[in-house]
Amino acid sequence: DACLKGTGSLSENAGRELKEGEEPVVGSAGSDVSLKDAPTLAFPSISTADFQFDLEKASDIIVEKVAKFVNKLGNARLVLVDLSHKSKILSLVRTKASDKNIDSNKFFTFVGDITRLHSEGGLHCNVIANAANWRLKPGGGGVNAAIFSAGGRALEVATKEQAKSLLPGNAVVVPLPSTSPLFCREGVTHVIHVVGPNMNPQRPNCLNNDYIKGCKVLQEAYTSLFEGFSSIVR
Ligand code: AR6
Repeated sequence: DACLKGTGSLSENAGRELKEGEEPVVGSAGSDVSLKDAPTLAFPSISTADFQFDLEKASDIIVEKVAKFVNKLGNARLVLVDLSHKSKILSLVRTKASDKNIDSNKFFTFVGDITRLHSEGGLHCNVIANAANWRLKPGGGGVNAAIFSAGGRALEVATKEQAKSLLPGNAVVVPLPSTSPLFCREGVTHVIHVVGPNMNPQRPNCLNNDYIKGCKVLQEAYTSLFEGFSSIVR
């Protein structure tokens, strides 16, 4: 695709969060080509902003699910993304992932807008996940609004072809038409919508602080997400 040419010069490490003592890897011609071309899923922390899910519990679940899937995905990578270097969820997950000795080439955190990872962060992710609402509708704020806005009409249409709605704990894989700006500008070929558990009384299906149910639904959400990604990679 013409729109994807000429992108090789960006450093991959612009938004990457380094572990304490870790040195930044300077992009040099040839050395990191295989890593850069590895299938990569960028995902936001599901349910922890608008849906108000507890960050400690969510970070345990993210690390547990990443540990379970990361070695089943061949050379594919998983990247947890958030907007700010001050992100609490990124720092919790980094600490817990390093305690579990998860391979930092296969799983790392990254600071940036998930809709601009390649154009602004120099990180190529062929798949991005969305923290969606059950109606799979654009807007509403957060990462959902950003992804539907960046994906354009093409993403809306492609989403409707796959599903009309989604229950909490489920994910749906949406192949992105090449007419979508996310495809052309960022090299994203699939968006995976995920609906997580909701702890916010102002939003539908609130679990009223029931973290037994909530943790189960969040675990199911990440399982569906990573299984969806692995179905693309295979
Ligand atoms: N890039 C990367 N990360 C982001 C971005 C972005 N552009 N925007 C937000 N985040 P949230 P939820 C992070 O609220 O809690 C919507 O209205 C954010 O900092 O988007 O699952 C939907 O329609 C946080 O770490 O999702 C649903 O109704 C993470 O993404 C509801 O919100 C998730 O925050 C879903 O709420």
